[in-house]
Order: sequence, then C-alpha cells, then structure tokens
Amino acid sequence: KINDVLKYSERAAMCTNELSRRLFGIMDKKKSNLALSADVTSSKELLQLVDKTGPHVCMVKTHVDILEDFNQEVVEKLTSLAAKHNFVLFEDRKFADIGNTVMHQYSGGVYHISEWADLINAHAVPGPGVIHGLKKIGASKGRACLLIAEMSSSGNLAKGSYSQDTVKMAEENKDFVIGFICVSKVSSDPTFLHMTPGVQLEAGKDNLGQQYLTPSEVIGNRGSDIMIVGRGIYQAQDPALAAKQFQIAGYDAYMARMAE
Ligand code: 5IU
Repeated sequence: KINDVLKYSERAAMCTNELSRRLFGIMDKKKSNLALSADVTSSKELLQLVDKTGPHVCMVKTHVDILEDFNQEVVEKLTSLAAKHNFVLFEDRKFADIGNTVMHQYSGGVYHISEWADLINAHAVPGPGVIHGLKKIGASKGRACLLIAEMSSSGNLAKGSYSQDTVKMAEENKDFVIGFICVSKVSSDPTFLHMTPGVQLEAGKDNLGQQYLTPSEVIGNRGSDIMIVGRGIYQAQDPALAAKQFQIAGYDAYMARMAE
C-alpha cells in the first residue's frame, strides 16, 4: 500500500509521535482536513472566530504576534477552545535562527509559545541546529514541529534541492518533526503530514504574491493532507458556513483520492 490509499486511522496507528497520531485521529473522527488560519488582529475577534469554526477544523493556526491586545488569557481561552472542539493548536512562528536563539524565542519572550502551542514550524535555512534547539524545549512537553519545504508565494526560493534537503532534515529528526508546509507531496512516508497554505474555493492570487489552489487540487491531485485556509474563511460573510464548505470540499477530495 502506498501513502495515498491509507486512511487517516491507518496512518494514525503507524505514527510513533503522539501529536501526529492525535492529529490523524482528529481528522478521522471529525472528518476534517481543514486548518483555519486565524489571522485576525483582535483577541475578541480571534476567539469568536475560533469558537464558531471549531466544529469544522482539525487544527487552528495562529500568528499571535499580530494580535493588538495579546495577553496570557488569550492563549488560555484558545487552549480551552481546542479542548472543547478537539483541534490542534499550531503557532505559525516560522523559526529561522540558530538553535540557541530559537530556544529562547520558543520558550520565552512575551508569548511563551512552547507553553500552549502543540505545533510550530521552522525554516530549514539555518541547518539542523534550529530543530535541535526547538526540540530541547518542545519534545518533553509533547510538542512537535513542521519544516517549511515549500511556500505558496510566487518567486519563493524554497524549491529543488533546498526542498529535498529539507525533507532529509525532517527524516533525520523524526522524533520531533512530524511533517511539512508544502504545496506538493514531498515525502512518501505515510507518518509525515503534508500541510498546504494558499487555498480558496477558486484558484487565483492576492496582490502581494499569495497564490491560491482549490481543495480538490491540493488534497486530491497533489496529495496533501491538510489544507490551511485564512481569508477564504475569516473574510467570508459567514465564517462558520465557509468553514463547513471547505471541510466538505476537503473531505470529499480525500475520499475521492482513496477511491481511485
Ligand atoms: N502561509 C502561506 N504560505 C506559506 C506559508 C505560510 O500563506 O508558504 I510557510 C500562511 C500565511 C497566512 C496563511 O497566515 O498561511 C494563508 O492565509 P490566506 O488563506 O489568507 O492567504
């Protein structure tokens, strides 16, 4: 069996990392491969958005550093919503410094990311030290990391041998790296999660380089596991309805892929 014909539940059983097992389990139980990218700038708006869309998502991705009014209570409430709706919390911090620096950025400062985020991500550009630093903080807390193998924005430099070397770095750190941000399937290992940003119900772009693909392209044709949707949901008239539409589109694409 290759990756494409394995169900989420079967892949969950193959995972040795607790968080990837949990995430595949949530995807199976909630019938959702949708991650909300909750890129709003007020805490109140963030918490309302997450509560409304929570039933439809397997994961919520945050950028806590864009909140105008960040405080400790926000992450406490986010954590409660994650428990209430059963989703994973992913802080899209994109660590990209030497190991010693990212240790502080991950555990300290204003945000204490390691205290509440299940999942974080990192660029591979500094070399494996970035992973080793993050792992020192996160592994014992049951956290995990994604590597950015590819990006969705036009003209980005994460391609070719850079992407391939990023996959190798993940393979060498499988105890902490559970997958990738990517726009194509970069690994055939079924225990790795592929997560793709730049998704809307219609293909297109914004005016700052973001490029959009559809759920059926991302999940069906490209074999990604999770689609990450921001403006397609939170700028919709009815974000809960939009989330439901993305949930259905993404899950249908997964089911169609399994049936092939
Ligand atoms: N994001 C991307 N592309 C990438 C990476 C991260 O869009 O390659 I790495 C983030 C940026 C934003 C979200 O938080 O995903 C996409 O938001 P929209 O769906 O609003 O474009």
